[in-house]
Amino acid sequence: MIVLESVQLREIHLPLVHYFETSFGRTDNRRIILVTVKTRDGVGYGECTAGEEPDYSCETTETAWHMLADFIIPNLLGKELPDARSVDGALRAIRGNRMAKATLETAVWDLEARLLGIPLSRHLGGTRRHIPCGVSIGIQPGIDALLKKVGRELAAGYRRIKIKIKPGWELDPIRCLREAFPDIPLMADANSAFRLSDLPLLRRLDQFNLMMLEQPLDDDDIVDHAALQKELATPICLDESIHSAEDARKAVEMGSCRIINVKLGRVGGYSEVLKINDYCGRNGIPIWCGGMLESGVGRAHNIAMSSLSAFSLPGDVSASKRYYAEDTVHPPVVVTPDGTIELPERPGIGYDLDWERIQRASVRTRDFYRQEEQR
Ligand code: OSB
Ligand code: MG
Repeated sequence: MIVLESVQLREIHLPLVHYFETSFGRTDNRRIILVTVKTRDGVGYGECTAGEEPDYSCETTETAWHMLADFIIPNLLGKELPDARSVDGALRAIRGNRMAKATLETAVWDLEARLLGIPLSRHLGGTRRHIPCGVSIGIQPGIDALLKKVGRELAAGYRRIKIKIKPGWELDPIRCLREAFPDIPLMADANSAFRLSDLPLLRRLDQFNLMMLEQPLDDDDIVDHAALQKELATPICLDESIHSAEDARKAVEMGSCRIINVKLGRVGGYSEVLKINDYCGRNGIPIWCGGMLESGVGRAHNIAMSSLSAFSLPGDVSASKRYYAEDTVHPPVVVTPDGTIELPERPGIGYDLDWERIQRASVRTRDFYRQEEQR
C-alpha cells in the first residue's frame, strides 16, 4: 500500500547549451517542473515534460503546475493506493492533462522501485541491459551547419540521425545528408507542418530511404495520415497523435502509421506505456522513446522506459551534455562510444539528483502535506 504523506513541486530554469528549433519555433531556456513524492518510508522523483509554449502539446509548464497543485496532488495525497500501477486509475476523473499526471505517476513508480530495492527498468519488466541511442537535430541555419553537426553526432557514436523538417527545409537538407552519408539510419520529423495536399512533395522523400517520416500531418489526425501512408513507401511514425494505447490501436488498424514514438508524458505515464508496449509487441509495431529536451530526472525515466521489449529502435535519448552544461542528475547521463546508454543497476531511476544544482536553478517551490484526519 502506498500513501503519499507529502509532495513537493519545484520549478527550475535551465538554459540549453544550444537553442532547439522545430517547425513551431525556437527554445533557448527550459522551464521544468520537478516533483518529489514521499510516503512514511520512501521517496520518488518525477519530471514534467510539458514545454513552455502550447505548440507541441496544449499543456504547458504553467498549466501543468496548475493541474498538479489544484487537482492532481490534492486528489492523491493521503489516498490508499494499492501500488504504482493504480495511480493512473485514481486520476481517471481528471480529464486529459496527461503530462501533468505523468509527472506524479512516474514519481510513484520510482518510489515503489526504490522501496523494492530494484532498478525501475526491472520493476517495469524491462529486459534490455543497454539501449541504442539516436539524436534529434533541430532546424539549422544552413546545409553546411547541418552536415557538420551530423558528422559530429555520428563520430560520437549515435546510431540514428533524426532531423527536424518544415516547408522549405525538407528536400534539400535530406538530399545533401544522403549524398554525404549514404547508409546511415536517417529519419525526419515534421511536427505537423504539412497538409495532405503536400503529397507530391512528400512523395519525393521516398527516394531517400528514410527509416520513417515522423508526424507529417495534424496532431489530432489519423484519417489523413492513413491516406498519406497508402501513397508513401516511407513508413509514417506518429508522435503528437498518440495519447494512449487505444490511440495506438486505432492508428495501426487504420493504417495511419507503421511505427510509434512513445513519450511518457504525452501518454500519461508508465501504466499507459506498458499497454502500448504490449499492444505493439503483439502486433509487430516497432516503437521507440521520444524526447522532450528533458533534464536528467526525465531522461533517467526515459532510459528505464526504453528497456521495455517493444522499444526496438534507437530513441531520442542522448547524453546530458547535448542539452545542459550542468544537469539535474549527477553524474550526468553519458553515451558509450558505440552509441548506447547502460541501464543503471541502482534502485529506482538509478541516478542521484544534484540538489546543489537544482537549488541554484529553482525559481519556486510549493509543499503539499496530507491532511491528518480529524478525530
Ligand atoms: O517532436 O520529438 C519531438 C523536442 C520537443 C518537442 C517535440 C519533439 C522534440 C524533439 C527533441 O525532437 C528530442 C530530444 O529530447 O532530444
Ligand atoms: Mg516528434
